[in-house]
Amino acid sequence: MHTNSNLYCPENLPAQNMKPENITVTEFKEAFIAKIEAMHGKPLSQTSDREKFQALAALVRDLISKNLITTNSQRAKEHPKQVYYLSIEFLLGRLLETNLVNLGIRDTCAKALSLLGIELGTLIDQEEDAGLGNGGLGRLAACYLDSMAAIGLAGHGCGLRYRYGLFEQRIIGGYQHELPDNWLKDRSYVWEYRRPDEKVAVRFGGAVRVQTNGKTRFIHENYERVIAVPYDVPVAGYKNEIVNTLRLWSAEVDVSHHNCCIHGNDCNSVIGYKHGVESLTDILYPNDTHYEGKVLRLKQQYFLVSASLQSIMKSFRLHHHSLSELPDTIAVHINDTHPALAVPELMRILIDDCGLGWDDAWDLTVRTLSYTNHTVLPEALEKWPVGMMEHLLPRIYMIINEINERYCRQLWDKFPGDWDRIRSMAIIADNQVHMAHLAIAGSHSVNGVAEIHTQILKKSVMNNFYTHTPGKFTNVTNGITHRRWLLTANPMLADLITETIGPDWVEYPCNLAQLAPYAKDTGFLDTLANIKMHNKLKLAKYIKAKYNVVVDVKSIFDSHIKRIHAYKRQTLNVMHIMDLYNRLRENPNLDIVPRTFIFGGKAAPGYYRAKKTIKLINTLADKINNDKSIKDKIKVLFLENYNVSHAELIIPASDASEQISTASREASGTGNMKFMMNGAVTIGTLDGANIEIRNAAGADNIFVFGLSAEEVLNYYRYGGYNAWDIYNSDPRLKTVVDQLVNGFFPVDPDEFRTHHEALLRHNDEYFLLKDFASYVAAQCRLAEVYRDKYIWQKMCLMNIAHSGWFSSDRTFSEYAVDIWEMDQPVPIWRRCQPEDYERVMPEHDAYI
Ligand code: 26V
Repeated sequence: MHTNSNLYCPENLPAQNMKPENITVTEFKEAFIAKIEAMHGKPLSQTSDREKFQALAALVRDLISKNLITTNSQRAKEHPKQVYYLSIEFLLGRLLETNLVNLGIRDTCAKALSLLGIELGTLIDQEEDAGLGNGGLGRLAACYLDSMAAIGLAGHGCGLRYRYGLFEQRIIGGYQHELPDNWLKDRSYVWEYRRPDEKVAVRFGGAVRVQTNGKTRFIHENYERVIAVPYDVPVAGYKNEIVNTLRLWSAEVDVSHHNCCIHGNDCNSVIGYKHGVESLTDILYPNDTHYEGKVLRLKQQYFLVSASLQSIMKSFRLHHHSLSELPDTIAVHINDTHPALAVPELMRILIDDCGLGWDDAWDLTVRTLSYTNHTVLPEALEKWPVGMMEHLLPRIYMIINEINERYCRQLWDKFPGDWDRIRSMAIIADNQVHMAHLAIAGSHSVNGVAEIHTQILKKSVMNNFYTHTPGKFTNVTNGITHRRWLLTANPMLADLITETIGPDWVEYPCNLAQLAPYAKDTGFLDTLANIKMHNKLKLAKYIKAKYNVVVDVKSIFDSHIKRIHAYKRQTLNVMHIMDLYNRLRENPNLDIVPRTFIFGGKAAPGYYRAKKTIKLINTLADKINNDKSIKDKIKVLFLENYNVSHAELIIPASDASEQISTASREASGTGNMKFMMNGAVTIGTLDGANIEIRNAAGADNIFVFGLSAEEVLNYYRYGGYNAWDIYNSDPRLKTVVDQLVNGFFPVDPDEFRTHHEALLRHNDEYFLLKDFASYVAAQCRLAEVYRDKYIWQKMCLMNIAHSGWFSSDRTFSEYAVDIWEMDQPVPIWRRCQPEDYERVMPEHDAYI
């Protein structure tokens, strides 16, 4: 039903054994025409851009499939250790250009198309973003897929094939409206292979009968069987002929149990049943910070885990004889707690299906699994009601119960009488299953995603676990794929870098440091500025076409793009803009550096305050953009439907990068790294990986402000903060806060009441008032530096030059060597040089 595989015709490819990078322009052109005709049954001249895109993508997929086959047959011979990255989200964005670049045929393709009068960019823009993620966590998973393949490791993603990705955001009257993201409108995804032969069954509900004649057996009965069908998306490595797989599972009804239409049953109820079952993988939950105990979400989590582990174990047993080899040949990574049911599910498979005893099964499970924590926000920590878990997953619940009992007993032996400690670490407590506790107990490694985040886990959020098993805890600072975020997204900058230091930086991103000496070369800095201008013009053109707003390309492009959340403090940015605007209105001749404030981001549909923040930004934009008195010195824009493709347009065109979360709340951030790599200067708090960015670029090349994480955590712990005092002591701040509710904005006076109350009545949980003055001061410093072209460009250059360490190739290599203990050699340079580490992570530095 869904398959499109018959549309791909290998016979249209150039010579069978030809490597993609050796294909000539003429051969590519002919293969493209042949593919168009075979796929659409009409000549090129009659096809739409969309049809041309489909044919081009199909042709590229054909080329990748050859490498997929050779990679798989090679691995079947060599049996390298395989890593499986389990994640409920993979935010892939578009893949056509990435695949062309990774195959080394981007230029060949562009030339071939131009001979046919077609612009490659036009076809690239036809691809829908695969938005199977909310934000940072999902995009990180996608960057890791790219790095795993680039490094050539046998690493695969396991996720869900949501029928609808993250909602499409429309702004109407300043408010966010959510539309379904129908990314599969052609019913299939051009990059995927449906593999019905590799389907597995996942069981929900029913009851467990314990049989004790001889060996104890657990018999699961009266359950509902849901079929998990895999769709494999090939992931091509950068010019190395390696292809890994992202396996996305889709729920289907078990036809063998419900062939009722044929047997004269009630068709309507059957259709309803089918809908019910298949709705399991219909939607991605659009929350990224607020845990909701929805049963469908728990079903999704178990579906992902069970389908993935069953298929992993099937392939393991095909190639290996002894289960004791499991941790040496397989690593399974749990990306946040969403796949934490991997712990009891692997136990279930080893005990019930493979016949192991508890102790052996537990030993193998812990040695196979590892877990990354991505947030310290208490409201995001997942806890499932015991009743729900027991009802939906009776056998899994039994196993969790047993794990909990044994774990608590162990804790009791070590900390006798310390009930409070044991209660705080229990996997089941207060009638809830604590997923982070389950993940920690069942993994051999637990890591945070930036140095300060790991320190907070160790010293505060997970302190009891750290005291119990300090050896499990480690830090792996996040990274981003420089192939997407620099090489592809910013081709002019990439070309300049290659002309200047040669092409090796693509393979060895830390080589970007060789750019640093050019800080003294004004000619080079001029070129850098020209490239930024080119990118700004491109963004300005897009803004004019879409929003009919003219922006001044000489102004500072100041971007704040990320999910909308109180802790990310978009409102603090708004408050600075309001203050700047107030100053301009008082004195229209005030000599300020013109600014374009760019916002983008989605709010979770049920997150009232975040949605009001969007309205606040849009209301402010209307007021400022239409006020002639300020002579276009500032503009504010909220760009609709922020996604990966929009990020690729905005980031290379930005001068300033807003990373202004309340210190201690942002685990790492990865947008911060993307901006840095594209030569934008960070204005930020000492939070998440901003700290590593400051260390790498140098304290002179970033604008830091605000409370430290330690100060924030002390306020949270001991109190002592009074928002009113700050409000009353700073008249400029007072004006801005009052303006939220005093009729300054032409809206209902209650429109922004929530913001006002959060700041004063609720004592400003995220310290906007406290950080306001130092933020405004940092913004002034930034603007003053911007006036001096060469000082500014030097800062940009130092950011680019020291961004190589943030490549996810480095991050991924750390996981591969330190956590998964992969047996394939990971060249040491992939991890950057010791001096790079020393610079970015000075040893013994405590941040809290
Ligand atoms: C959390 C939850 C909470 C329960 C409801 C559904 C849901 C869905 C997704 C998430 C993920 C939140 C965690 C997350 O995205 N963390 C971000 O991870 C990035 C990659 O490590 C990191 O850079 C960001 O700082 C961090 O906020």
